[in-house]
Amino acid sequence: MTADFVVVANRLPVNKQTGADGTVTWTRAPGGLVTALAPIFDKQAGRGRPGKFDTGAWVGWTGSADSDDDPQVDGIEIHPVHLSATEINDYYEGFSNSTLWPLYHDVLVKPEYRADWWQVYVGVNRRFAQAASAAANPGATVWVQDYQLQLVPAMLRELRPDLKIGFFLHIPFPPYELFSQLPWRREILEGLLGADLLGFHLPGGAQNFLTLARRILGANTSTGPVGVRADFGTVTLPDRTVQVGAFPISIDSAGVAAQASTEGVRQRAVAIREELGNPKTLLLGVDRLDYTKGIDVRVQALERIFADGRLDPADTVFVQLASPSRENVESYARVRDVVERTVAHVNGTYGTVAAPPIRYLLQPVPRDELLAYFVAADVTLVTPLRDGMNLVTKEYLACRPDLGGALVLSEFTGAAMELSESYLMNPYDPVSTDDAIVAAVTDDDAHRRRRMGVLRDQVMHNDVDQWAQSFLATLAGTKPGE
Ligand code: ADQ
Repeated sequence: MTADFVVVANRLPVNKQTGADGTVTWTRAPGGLVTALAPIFDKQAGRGRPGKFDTGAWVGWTGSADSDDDPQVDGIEIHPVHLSATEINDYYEGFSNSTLWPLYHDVLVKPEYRADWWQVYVGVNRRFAQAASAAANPGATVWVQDYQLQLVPAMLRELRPDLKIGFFLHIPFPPYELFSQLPWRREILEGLLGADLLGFHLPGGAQNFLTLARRILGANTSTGPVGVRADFGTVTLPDRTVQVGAFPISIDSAGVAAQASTEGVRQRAVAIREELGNPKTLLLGVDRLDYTKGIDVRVQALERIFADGRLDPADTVFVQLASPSRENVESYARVRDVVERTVAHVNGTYGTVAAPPIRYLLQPVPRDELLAYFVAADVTLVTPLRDGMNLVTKEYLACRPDLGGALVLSEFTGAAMELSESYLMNPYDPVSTDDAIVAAVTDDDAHRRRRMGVLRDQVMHNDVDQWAQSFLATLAGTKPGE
């Protein structure tokens, strides 16, 4: 089977469940990307919009090393790419998450540059490109996603010059001074330039790419002189142009708001506060346990705030919902250690046995439960040291039609650009961090509600469907062979 529209992403939008008797069933994973693209896969809903297609397929990895997995779910044609245990180690945990992830997140931990990982990254990207090529109808549109697959656009163009190829990066794109560390910087840039349209969350990421293309590829490429020109959102190659732009991602705002307003979720929100002893102030953090997310920053801030007597630990509860992530990567084990030691220290110092001020969960939380926490929280703390966008922020705002609550938001998230009415803070500055948290808790209600009103409008008026449609409309406007 082949399709008019093909998404290529590291992971397939499926979850595997193995029953007690060993039978395997697959369900559609409730992820942001699949929600965003669902209307495009759904022929009826997609009809009449820019970027409408008759058939859709998804190319990706199943998430395990089992090579006989053959996932099937309703509504999406699935093309699995199988990875061996070595490939998972070298391509995924290695080059993607121990080289590119830290390099693109301001070198918060030292990236490891290993030629053996790079070779496997190249090989796996080639297999994704081959799978995409096999899945695509003549003249199809292929949308490649994220840092794990940056070589796919050029590899795919070589196999299938008839395709229209888009690429979107979900994490920050670093400036020249950082990106240039990468021994394979030229290859990555050339890989990306196989696309017709390159999308970043923010104009700054797009600008960084244009600067890099000019400075690193301006003179020539590994295949010979090309005279790359890069300005005004376009890279001009000898035979065609590549558009480069900012497309800030969002969430299914109306869907999240509707789910959060159901009776079950609202009642659960009340019950959560009761279970926590009806504290005067309920603070919330929701993240993958990742060193970029600044979970340590907020826990350390609370420790200072309690020590300084600015908030009372007897009537404040902070709930941190963390989901385990990339547990085989050493830097993740390190940040987990720091967070867990600080949580224990704060609870040991400022709590009672019956009422510790910090409640910490290291488990993914079901969706309804997560939204109930958003409904219950007085303040949500989003304090990353670096984050491409941060969807937790937008989910929280969508859950609060009551305009209750307040948002503390790091300036180093993509979301900060659109959400400047939040309590912005610099996670590298303890004074700024503590002040933002205390102000978000203690400001008067009218002030907090006014700010929440502006923030929530932003999210409700800019949803993920618009994100996908604007990317695909821009891609459709790029002329083939231009
Ligand atoms: P992530 O780094 O994964 O995404 P984010 O955008 O915040 O970060 O999305 C996380 C998602 O996981 C949210 O939908 C959130 O609700 C959910 N989640 C987090 N912790 C959870 C828990 N404990 N239980 C259940 N669910 C939990 C990357 C980039 C981001 C960018 C997105 C989309 O790093 O910057 O916003 O892609 O482009």
